[in-house]
Amino acid sequence: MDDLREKYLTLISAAADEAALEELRVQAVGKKGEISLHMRSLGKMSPEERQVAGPALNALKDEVNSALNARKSAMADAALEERLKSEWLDVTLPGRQRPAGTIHPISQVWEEVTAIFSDMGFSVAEGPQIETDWYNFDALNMPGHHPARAEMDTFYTHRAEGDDRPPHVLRTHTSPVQIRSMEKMGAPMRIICPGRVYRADYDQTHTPMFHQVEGLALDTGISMANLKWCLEEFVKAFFEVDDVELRFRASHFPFTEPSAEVDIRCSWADGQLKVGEGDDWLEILGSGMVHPKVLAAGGIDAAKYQGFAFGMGIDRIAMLKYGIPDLRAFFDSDLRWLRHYGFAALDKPGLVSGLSR
Ligand code: 2NL
Repeated sequence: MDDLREKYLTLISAAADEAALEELRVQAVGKKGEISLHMRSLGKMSPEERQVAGPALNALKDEVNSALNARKSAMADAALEERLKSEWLDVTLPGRQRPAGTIHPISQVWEEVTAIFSDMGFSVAEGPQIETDWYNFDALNMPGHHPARAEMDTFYTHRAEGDDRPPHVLRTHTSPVQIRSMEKMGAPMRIICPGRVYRADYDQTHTPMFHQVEGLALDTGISMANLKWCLEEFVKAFFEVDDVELRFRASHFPFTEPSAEVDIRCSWADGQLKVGEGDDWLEILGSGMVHPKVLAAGGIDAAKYQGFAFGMGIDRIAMLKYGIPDLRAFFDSDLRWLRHYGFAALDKPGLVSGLSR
């Protein structure tokens, strides 16, 4: 009996895995196992022999069973230990760097607007942000005494003492680019001028630097009808709607005659703008037929050519399209803010080369 005990305890402690343990269990205490066979032979013993062998065999069976169980749970512990070791996580390692840069909503809208007008045959013109007062004002039918000139909150540069020439200005609109383009390209032409403009104003709906896109189409026989079609196509494409109603309200700009402000039909439900439906009107831009004096200032023969022009705030239409409530957020914002409005991180590694990897 001691031999049997010695044999199985040794085999159990040497078993390599659970399968080997199971084999040993069958071999020792299974129905036809060695210990079970011994137990069956108890019946053939004398009562005296049985009284000694019976309890001894039972004790042996119990001992083998508990050795099997102990070995089994030791194996499970070891396996768990092994797994914990292999799945160990070093929480002190630096995080994996992911691209943090995003396309700014204003840049995105700038590109969207450019793409839409490109499809209609407009090319893009750019020009200086520091302008002469001629290009920014006089050429646009805003002579020195013009009230609109005073209302523009213009930033002026300083001249040296004794230099009496008029100071340069930070352009208050992108219109000077259009005057420069008329001089350079002449008619016919179709351009849009997106760019930064500057006015000394700061509140929830004004920042001292903002973005404007103006458009200009010059040709023989251009009319307000061409303007209307063009703007309708733009609004449908930009706000991604199949149809939209435009409302032209008579207005006044020094550089256009007649002039019209353009509203689009919309609804505001729960602060959510829907374009093309509802009973509200939303002002999105100013427009008109180019004033003959402005054509002349750009060197265009006003007797032969007409043109329409329009101007709108990129920041403003970005706020409308993406539901951004405060203009100042554009210039005082972080990545969480950008992500909140759905501007995803760039996936082009080349564009984030400024970040450490
Ligand atoms: C507005 C209104 C407008 C223009 C801009 C323009 C430029 C030239 C000649 C004639 Cl060179 N017009 N630009 C015309 C009408 C309106 O902007 O509310 N902008 C945010």
